[in-house]
This record gives sequence, C-alpha cells and structure tokens, in this order.
Amino acid sequence: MSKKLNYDSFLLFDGGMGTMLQAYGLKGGELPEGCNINNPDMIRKIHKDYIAAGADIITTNTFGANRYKLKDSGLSCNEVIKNAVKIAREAAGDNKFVAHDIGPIGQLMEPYGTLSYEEAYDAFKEQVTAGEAAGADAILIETMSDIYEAKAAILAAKENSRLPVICTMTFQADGRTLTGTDPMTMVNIISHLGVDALGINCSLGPGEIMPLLKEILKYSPVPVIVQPNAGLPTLIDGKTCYGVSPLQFGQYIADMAKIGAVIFGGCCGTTPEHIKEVKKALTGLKPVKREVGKLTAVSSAAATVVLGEGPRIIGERINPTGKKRLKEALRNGDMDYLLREAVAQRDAGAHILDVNVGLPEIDEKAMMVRAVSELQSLVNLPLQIDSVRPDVIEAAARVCSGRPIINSVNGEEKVMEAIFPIVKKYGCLVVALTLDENGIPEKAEDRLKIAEKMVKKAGEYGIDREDIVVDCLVLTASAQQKEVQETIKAVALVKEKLGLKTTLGVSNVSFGLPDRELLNRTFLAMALNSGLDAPILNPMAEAMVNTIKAYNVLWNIDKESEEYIRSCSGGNDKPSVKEKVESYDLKKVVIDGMKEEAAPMIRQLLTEIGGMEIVDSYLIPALDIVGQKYESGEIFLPQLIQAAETVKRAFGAIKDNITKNTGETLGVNKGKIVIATVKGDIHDIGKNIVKILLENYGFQVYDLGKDVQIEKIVEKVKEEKAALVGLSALMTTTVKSIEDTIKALREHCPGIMVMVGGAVLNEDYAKMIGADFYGKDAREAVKIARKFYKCE
Ligand code: B12
Repeated sequence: MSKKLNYDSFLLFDGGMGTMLQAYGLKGGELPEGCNINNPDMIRKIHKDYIAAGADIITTNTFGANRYKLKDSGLSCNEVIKNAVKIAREAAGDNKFVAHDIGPIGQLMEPYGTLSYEEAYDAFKEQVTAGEAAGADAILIETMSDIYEAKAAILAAKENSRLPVICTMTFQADGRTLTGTDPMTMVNIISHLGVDALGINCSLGPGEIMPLLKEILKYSPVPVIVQPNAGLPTLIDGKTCYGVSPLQFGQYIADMAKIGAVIFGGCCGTTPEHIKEVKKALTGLKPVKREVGKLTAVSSAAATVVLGEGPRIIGERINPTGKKRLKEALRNGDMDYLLREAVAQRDAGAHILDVNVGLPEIDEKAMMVRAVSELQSLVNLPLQIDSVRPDVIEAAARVCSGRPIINSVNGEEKVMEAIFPIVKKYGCLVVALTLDENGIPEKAEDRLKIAEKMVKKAGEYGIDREDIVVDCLVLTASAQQKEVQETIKAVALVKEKLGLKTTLGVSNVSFGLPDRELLNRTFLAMALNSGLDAPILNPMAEAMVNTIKAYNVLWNIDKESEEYIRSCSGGNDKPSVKEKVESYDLKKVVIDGMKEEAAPMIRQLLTEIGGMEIVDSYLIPALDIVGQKYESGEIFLPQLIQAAETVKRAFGAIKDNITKNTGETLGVNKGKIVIATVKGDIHDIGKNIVKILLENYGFQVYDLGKDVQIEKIVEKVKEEKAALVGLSALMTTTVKSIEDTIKALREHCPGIMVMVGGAVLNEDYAKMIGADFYGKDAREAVKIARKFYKCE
C-alpha cells in the first residue's frame, strides 16, 4: 500500500482513545500520553482493536503531547511522540496508516490569553518535527477551538514537514467554535492554508453535527472529514456516558457520506464497536463528488464577507497619508488611536478595514504586526493588509487570524514575483492594480490587458482567479479629466470579460476640486453601476455611505428597502454618523473593549461622581450589555475578554477612590471573612468588588481568588478561624460547586456561616444549596457582614 493518502475512496479513522484508556483503567488526573512510555502494550492493543474493527488509519496517543501540557510530567515531547508513533506503527504494519495526532495547546492565545503566536508555533513545530522523524504518515490537527491556534498549527505542519495535513475544529451547540468561528469562516480560512482535508470533530453527537457539516460541505474545496462524539455526554452515577449506539453511529456516518463527506472516524465515547458499524454502513457506498462554487470571500476569525453580493465598504481611515493625528499616533506607538478609528469605522458601516501603517520613521513591520493583532482581537471585521513592502505584508499575513486581502500587487514582473508567493502561502486574496512597468494605461482596454496578465501569472503560483480583486485605479478629475471615465469603463470590462471582483479608492477622483464629496459620491454611483464591488472609502463620510444605501434600493439589493428605511428616515433630528460614533462614554468604552481609555475616563468621571456610583451606573450596566451581546452571538469570547479586561483596568483606577470614600473607620478588624470564586468558575470581577467594599468597611478579607478548590477554602477557614465565608459563582454550571463547597465547610468547620452571590443566584436558590445568606450585590455583602459581626 502506498504511503500517500488518497480521497477517491472513503478513509476510515479510528474512534476515541481517551474512552478506551479509561475503559482499560486510566485514572482521572493520570496523563494519557504517559502510557506511551509506561504502558505501550495497552496503547498497542487499542490501536489493534481499531484496526480489527476496520480502521484504515489510526491516530497516535499524542493529543496533549505538547511542551506546555507535558511540562510538569517530566516527559519530553519528543520522547512521547517517538514512542507513540512507534507503537502505532507496530500496530498498523505496512498496510495501514498512522496519523500523528496534535491537539490544542490548552491555553488561550494573545492578546486575550497569554500564549503568543510564536510560542504556539514553536510548540507545534516541535511536535511536527518529532512526528515526522518517528515515521508518521499524516498529521491530524484536531479539536481546535480557536482558529488562530489552528492556523499556527497548520503553518508549523506545512513549514516543517512534508506530510499530508488534516485539520478539524470543534464546534459548540450554537454552531460556532469557542472563539466564535462559524463553519463557513473556518473553511474560508483553513482551506486556503494548504490542508489536504478539513472538517469537524468532537463537538457534539452526529445528529447535532449534521447541519454544521452541511455548511462545511457547501464551501470546502478540499475533502471533508467528520469525527463526531457518540452523542452528547451525560453524567450517570458519576460516570460520563454517551447515548449513540454503534449501530446508530454507523447510520449517521452513512448519511454523512451520502451528502459528500469522505473521511470518517469517532471522537469521545466511540469504541471499536462504533468503527465496526461505520465500516459496515459504508460498504456499498461510494464517495459523492461535490461541486463547490468558488467565492471571493474575506474573513476575520468570526465573520466572512463575500464580495459580489452587493457593495462592501473597505474603510480607508487607518492610513497615515495626509492624516496628521494618525501619523503622530503611529510615531508614539499610540495603538488606541488606531483602535478607535477601527471601532468608529465599524460603527459607521465598514465591512472590511484597510490597515496601512507605513511611515518612513517607524518600524513598519513591527507596527503592522501589532496593529493586526490588536485590531483582530477587538473588531470582528476582515482586514486588508496595505503595504508596499513584501516583508511587512508577509509578517502581517502570518499573524492574521482570518483570511485577509493583500493590498496590493501590480503588473510589474518583480512585484508579482514578490507578492504572489505570499498570497498563495497564506491563502489570502489580493488587490491587483492595473499598472505595470509602463505606468497606468490611459485606455480601459489596456488596463484590462494588465488585469488579464496578472490573473495568468497568479495562476502559475496556484492562485485562483476568484482570489483576485482588480483595482482599475482612479485618477483625479482635476488633472486627468479624460481618464476618469476610462476607470469606469475598465471596471465594466473587468467584470464582463474576466468575471472578477473589483475595488476602487473612490475619493482620489476629487483632489484639487471644491465640494469633493459631491464628486466622490457621483463617481461612486457611476462606478457601482459599472460593477464596483468593494469601494475603498471613508465610512464616516455619510453622503458616501448613503449613496451606497440608495444604490442598494435602486438595484434591488436592499429588499423592501428595509435597511434604507431603517437608517435614512428620521430627518434632521437623527444624530449624524459622526455624532453617533464619536459620542464615547464609559459604557461604550467597556463594550468596545478599549482598554487604554478606561483609566483616564474614570479619573475624569471621579471629579464628578463617586466610585461606587461609577461601578453601578456605568461598569455593571455595560457588562450586562456585553453579556447580552455575547449570548446573542453579536460578540464572541475574544471581545468578551477585552471588555472584562477594560473593566479590570477601570476598577483599578476606582479602587483608591472607593477606599477613601466609604466613610467608615478603616484599619479596624471587624471580623475575618474568607472569600473565593468557586471551583470551575473564573469570573472574579464581582467577587473583587465585594472584597474591596468589605475591606473598606473594616473587615479582614482573605481572598483566595478564582476557580478555587474546595479543600483550599476549608483549609483557610480552619487556619484563620474565620466565622464567615463569601462564595461567588456566575454560571449555572458552577452553582453546584458552591453547593459542594458549603457541604464540605459544614462538615469540616462546624458553626461556619456562608454568604453567597453572583449573577445566577437568588434568595431561593441560595437557600436551596444550603447558604446562610444571599447578597445581591457588594453593598448587600457589607450589610450581611456587619449584621453577622454585630457592627450595627
Ligand atoms: C466579564 C465576563 C467574563 C470574563 C470574566 C473576567 C473576570 N475576571 O471575571 C471572561 C471573558 C473571562 C468570561 C469567561 C466566560 N464566561 Co463570562 N461573562 C462575563 C460577563 C459579561 C460579566 C460578568 C461580570 O463581571 N459582571 C459584573 C459583576 C460586577 O457582577 P457579578 O459578578 O454578578 O457581581 C455582583 C453581584 O452578583 C454580587 N456578587 C458577586 N459575587 C458575590 C459573592 C458574594 C459572597 C456576595 C454576597 C455577592 C456577590 O456583587 C457583585 C457586585 O455588585 C457575564 C454577563 C453578565 N452580565 O453577567 C458573562 C457570563 C457570566 N459568562 C458566561 C460564560 C458562558 C462564560 C464562558 C463559559 C465563556 C466561554 N465560552 O468560555 C467563560 C467561563 C469560563 C469559566 N470556567 O469560568 C455566561 C454564563 C451563562 C450561565 N448562566 O451559566 C454569561 C452570563 C454570559 C452570557 N450571557 O452568556 N466571562
């Protein structure tokens, strides 16, 4: 059997490894990867059982074999992987394949976590290199819940091995990954990074996966793989059980094969029995050939914008040309100014953001990397990377978590040779300017010729024509009046003859003439009519955006004029776009996650109102809105984290003020209180407020932090002989932890009293789980404590 994977027939992976290890006696807390060293026979047997069940390819027991997860085990990544591949190879022999399994690192990525992109890349590189050296046949990157991490893993695999790469992500019941990626966006980003197959694993049971799989199949140009769990896990008698039987599992997989998936396997809860049934169910079926229409689509990590479905605005304001304040901000490394521009453009209706930070006096590459990283964690819009330097473009494309557009390439041979390899490698789209060594042709037909030449050349690099967005170049009416219409004609020609999507930097047309906006919007309307798909403009220029809204009505894009009526009625009383996006208050700062702005704003507000009032009137209501937006899928985990970080900074600035102004005699120990956010819960903003207020009222507070083990709380209470404990939890799932903690406290610390709080609790619930007191907010916590310690 050749060692090359092919997708003309079905390919069957194995089922769950963890499930089998547990069945064979692996204890909770024991490192599964350790078995490659200390119990190879068990691993070999599991592999053999899967092969006997019909698997064509088995997965090494290396899901967590990265330097971070192995850190405290005393095992090296290389050693674990070498052994794991060896065991799998022994079981697979020469007739079956061995896939080197790579799972997520287990930490959140920067800037919303602590793991940097380079650190993730290096960890994956170490794994990839070890796996190939040990003789694996393919790399399976799986259970990824952050597309950014998935990209780091894929790049590490592609750049450091020659093995086929398969990547699967895991989705939640809301149809998105943990960090908010939807199936279409996943496909748009990952399929262009050179993977051999992509798909979905873990997540949910096969039934719940079906609609997600359909989305993936609709868009994926590469073969699609599915490895579902054996249903949704339920806890029965303290044991995790999965409800889908092997027979049912096989039937689901057959249904998946019938709609076009070609690679299968099982994740959590699946066993050799499941794989046996899959093998049976696939017998007699043949892979279905899918026709996938290619889109011109650009993505952020959690949203995709398709060009060609009505005008899409590319916001032009992050570009220092002619902008004094932005230049200054870039010189001073003032990222906040740039982020504010991004948020303002988003709020004004931009669909994509152009990012240009080119100033001769700064390190453009470093600034571009920083700008891309910060922008993508804050604003969920796809980016257009704008630079003339290939090294800057490459660095940005590398750290971009989405699928960006590169701005730009032109018809000059040496420029194409520098830019196209980057476009291909990082799976980007590219803006193709219709100029070459001889400058910008006067006539539309000649600009078309350059576009044709670029499409052909791009093809030689393996770039699809759909990934090219042509810019026919706008000249100024004041200097080259005759040529303005050539641009319009060229747009029409490119659409008609090449069927490509188009972009234009619209406002160039009016340089040097009065009432520029009038010319700009008239030109915009003409260009839209000729087929302009993605105007690059200033979204804050309301007349321009309104022209697009009007065009959308007249061209039957805005059905029933819904959007137009909503945004254009209301007359002169309506706030202008500028007013709307610039009326920044503390709530909006929190909602937008503008971290740096919080503290100065707080200091200003503190001259007018007290600290607790700021917490109650601004911070908590803002977090409530953030919570609602998160729940409704308007924002995702990265933005939620940014908002929380902003509140943390705001709170830092308020703390001293609260300390000064609560009016109580400080420094007197009125009683000891141990407080903590319970096990499994990392929400601590509310608990921290409670702590500060209690301290201000003279209590001695022992704050154990968040996600605190029951034993730790019990120990501290004993050690300090505290009589009151405060427990916090914010999730329905962690209320149980409060209950367990209370039980343990009652058992080990007789006479202890417990107060509880957190958004999910109420008076009744608190009673039900055995608490003595419930406090709806921090003031309530103080009241309870004062009463308890008889301070009043
Ligand atoms: C900020 C936030 C985060 C931040 C937390 C940062 C931090 N350091 O705390 C981050 C981004 C890390 C986060 C993570 C997650 N979050 Co969150 N998060 C929120 C958010 C927006 C605000 C919470 C908050 O700080 N509120 C403001 C504070 C001041 O209010 P509070 O905590 O209720 O505290 C007050 C009172 O309750 C009381 N109080 C609090 N504790 C105590 C204790 C005692 C003893 C007393 C007397 C009183 C008391 O006094 C406080 C001051 O007045 C909420 C939505 C919301 N509006 O609640 C979601 C929310 C709580 N999160 C949610 C979820 C699902 C998650 C994640 C699972 C997301 C994910 N997919 O990973 C993870 C959780 C991981 C984990 N294992 O814990 C859900 C929970 C759903 C549920 N009902 O179970 C919510 C409700 C969002 C939603 N609508 O879906 N989150």
